[in-house]
Amino acid sequence: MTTPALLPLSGRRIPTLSPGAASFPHHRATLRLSEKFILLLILSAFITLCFGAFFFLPDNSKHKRFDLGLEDVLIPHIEAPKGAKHPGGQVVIHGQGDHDEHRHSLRDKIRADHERALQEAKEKLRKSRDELRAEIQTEKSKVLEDLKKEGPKPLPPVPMPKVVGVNDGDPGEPDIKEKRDKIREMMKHAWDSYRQYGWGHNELKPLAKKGHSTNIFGNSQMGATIVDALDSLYMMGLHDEFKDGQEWIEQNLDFSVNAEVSVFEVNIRFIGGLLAAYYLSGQEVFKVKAVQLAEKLLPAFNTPTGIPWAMVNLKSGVGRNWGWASAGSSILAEFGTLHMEFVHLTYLTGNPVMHIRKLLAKMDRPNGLYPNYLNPRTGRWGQHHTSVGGLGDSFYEYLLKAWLMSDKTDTEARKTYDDAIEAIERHLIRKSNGGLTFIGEWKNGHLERKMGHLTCFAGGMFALGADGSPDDKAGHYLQLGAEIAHTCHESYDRTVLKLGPEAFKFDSGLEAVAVRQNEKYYILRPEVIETYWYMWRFTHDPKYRQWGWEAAQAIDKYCRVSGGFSGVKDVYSSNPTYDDVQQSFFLAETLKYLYLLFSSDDLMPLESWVFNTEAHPLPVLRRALRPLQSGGH
Ligand code: DMJ
Repeated sequence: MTTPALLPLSGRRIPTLSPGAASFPHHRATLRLSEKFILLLILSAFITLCFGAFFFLPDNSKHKRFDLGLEDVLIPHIEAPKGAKHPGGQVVIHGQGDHDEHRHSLRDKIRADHERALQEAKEKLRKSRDELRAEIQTEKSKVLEDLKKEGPKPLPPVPMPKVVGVNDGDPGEPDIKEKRDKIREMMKHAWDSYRQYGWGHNELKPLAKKGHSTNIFGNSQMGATIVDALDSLYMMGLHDEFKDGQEWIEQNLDFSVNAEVSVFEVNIRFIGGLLAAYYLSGQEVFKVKAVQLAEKLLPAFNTPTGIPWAMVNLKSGVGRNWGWASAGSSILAEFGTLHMEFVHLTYLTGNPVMHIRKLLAKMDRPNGLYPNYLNPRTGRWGQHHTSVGGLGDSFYEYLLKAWLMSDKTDTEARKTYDDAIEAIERHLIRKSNGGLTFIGEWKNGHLERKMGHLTCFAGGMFALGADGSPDDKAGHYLQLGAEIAHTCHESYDRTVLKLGPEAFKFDSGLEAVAVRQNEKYYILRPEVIETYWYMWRFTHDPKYRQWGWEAAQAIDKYCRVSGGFSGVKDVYSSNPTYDDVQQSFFLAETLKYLYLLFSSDDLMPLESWVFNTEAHPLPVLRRALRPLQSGGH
């Protein structure tokens, strides 16, 4: 036999076909049959090899886009070419010479990668399943060992911002404390269920009792729920659970995975979650992991404008946009929701990382509004659709919070926020016939009288931005926040389950109710409760605690199952079906805001902490801490 390499392919039957067996004197016919069998085996092995090799090839679908003339924006930002450093940071715009050079070296790299992959495939196919398994195990342990040996990359020593009010928050009154304990118990149920059935997966399927992952994290298993939940666990005093999560992160969280992830989601959940866990606990590992991950996201910024791609492959660094986005655009709420986390990364590492706001400031805006879509290649707006809900929301939120986080020194951010909100009030905010204030959506010159659950966060944002608003309009913005909170509460109160629908209308006699079946679901979202909490902090009106408690009870009654908490498909049905997903933001945001609502104000005081859009608290960077930085970022 000249094909020992193919032996494992035929598995356990092969030993009877050893060379010795083939030279047995008796039965020529049997021998011929064996020969035929061997030939057949070789042939089938060869076909399997080719077929297998095909799957081992690196995904070149994105690279093919070179042929469409988009090479300048598809070159992974692995190393910046000499002299091409963007004045504001690491975002690089290539010249034509650099394009060609990059194009050729990238092609060579792809070719070499393909050859290497083919070779690896061939070698892999020679091995038995057990051998492969053992090999994978050895490789895994080696990587871990190396990581341990290398130790974390040393980061420059920077003064730790003053961390205040991260524990306790005992509300004093026994009935409020009881409610807070109930929220803590719900957190424990959500965490324990994930721990038991979905550990290491991104999310949990609480009915199927197994792990769950969505396309925002590619096909990875990066433990999104663990990272997202850490700071909530810490604040709630669930320290054993926190330790458990920390241990998993230390041992398993690895970002060199071949997964195409959403830059926005990874930033707000992972980088935000890791940074918050670092500031709360002081454990270096979280800071190191946050910085490692940010490095993996940087290739997404390699576009002619510096506006990042929506998605990036963590391993190859190749980026692209969502197929559904208008004219190949990046999304306002996605590229506009990186600032807070990256300012902190800048602070911790000393490397400036991005400049997006500058580009936006130069652009014309229809009616002073920011459209949701912006093409990262041309720097032009896509479809003129403006929303304070999905696709736009956290862009506005981060302008305000950038100002707060900078100890109110980033006045450019504050001014941009004020101007944007003024335009939003003029064109998007209306009162319904029944007297409910709502925020509609602007689509090509027409106001759609529909508001999303996501938009409800704006009540809290208006209240948070009241102090410092121009022309002494603080009272006005606090009032606006209260009106939005009221409208969103109505959207809950007008359902059977007392849980809010995904979107609700103010049209043709409808007041804060969903019409279409695909707008009637509730997926454990936090925005309404988030607004209750901010309104509570600024007014101490007990109705906000009352409304928060109504929501908590409804969640416990209709979304709780033995394997965790699930979203429901129709909040107007007394017998709803489950969507079987326990979203990671349920632990990061919904339960955290509820817990804070029933805590005293000295837990996470808003003078010292700014919550990112996934409810991960980041400390205010006091002026005194930034001697080398001037004014805004
Ligand atoms: C969260 O991931 C964040 O709040 C984000 O800004 C928008 N939506 C979800 C929760 O609804």
